[in-house]
Amino acid sequence: MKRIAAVQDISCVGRCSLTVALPIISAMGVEACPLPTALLSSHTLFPDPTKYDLTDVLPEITGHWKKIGVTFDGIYTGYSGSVRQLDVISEFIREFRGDGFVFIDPVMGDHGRLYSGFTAEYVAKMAQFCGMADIIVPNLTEACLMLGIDYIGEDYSEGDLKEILRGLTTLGAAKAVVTGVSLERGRLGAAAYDSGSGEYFLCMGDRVEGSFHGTGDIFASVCVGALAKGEALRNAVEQAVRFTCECIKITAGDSRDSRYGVNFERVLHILTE
Ligand code: PXL
Repeated sequence: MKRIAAVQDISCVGRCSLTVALPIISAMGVEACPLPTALLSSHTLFPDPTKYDLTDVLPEITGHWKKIGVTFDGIYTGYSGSVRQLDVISEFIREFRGDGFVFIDPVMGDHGRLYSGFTAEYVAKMAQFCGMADIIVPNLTEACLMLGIDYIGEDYSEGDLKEILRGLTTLGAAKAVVTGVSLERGRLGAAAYDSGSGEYFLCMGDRVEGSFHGTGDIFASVCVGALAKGEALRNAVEQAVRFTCECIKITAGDSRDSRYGVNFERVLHILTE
């Protein structure tokens, strides 16, 4: 059985980061070991969450992992809180990557804006950190931030996307996937580029109007599970787009507070089939 490390926070309320990564990757038949970077009472779209930073605990955990000789087929990083923490995670990656893949979701913002608490210094550090990855999966906001270009909004061409993807691979990761892209009304998905093979593709699903928090983490988790199982990038992205769309569809009819995330539990069975 394949084993991956999932390096991100635990937000106790508001499905995102480890509370979606662990069940999704497990459902796909891949062992998921959490390396928790922080413990929050909720994610940061709720007001005033409590937060325990776990940066100084990480070397204790990974030091023990070294002693017991655990290895990983992949390392998946998501939301982090600080520049210093990215240095500690970089050290973990250097020590544990072996022959496995490194998958970085540079979680920092959405809808053209940084999440609360993130700075320009963090953006620059994340762009550098992405150089350690084999695959990066920013949304359009994060892609523009890391490339130092203005947010391109909603009105762009396929040529613009290809230019962004090419730019992203110059940060150092051979493969880049940009999420949350739309080239026609009613369709939303991801665009991907592999600088090694030159392969470029788009993968789209039906767009449902509304705001669906945590879907970037769901997309990334399915990609990681599929890649760990040896799927090609195109298959991994197709599976991730399909599953994310199903999560949105099953949630869209609810009268709900979107900050609680999507009802992925109700469609998790798709991944086990
Ligand atoms: O879904 C990304 C995410 C993860 N973790 C925390 C967050 C967010 C986005 O707001 O606040 C703590």
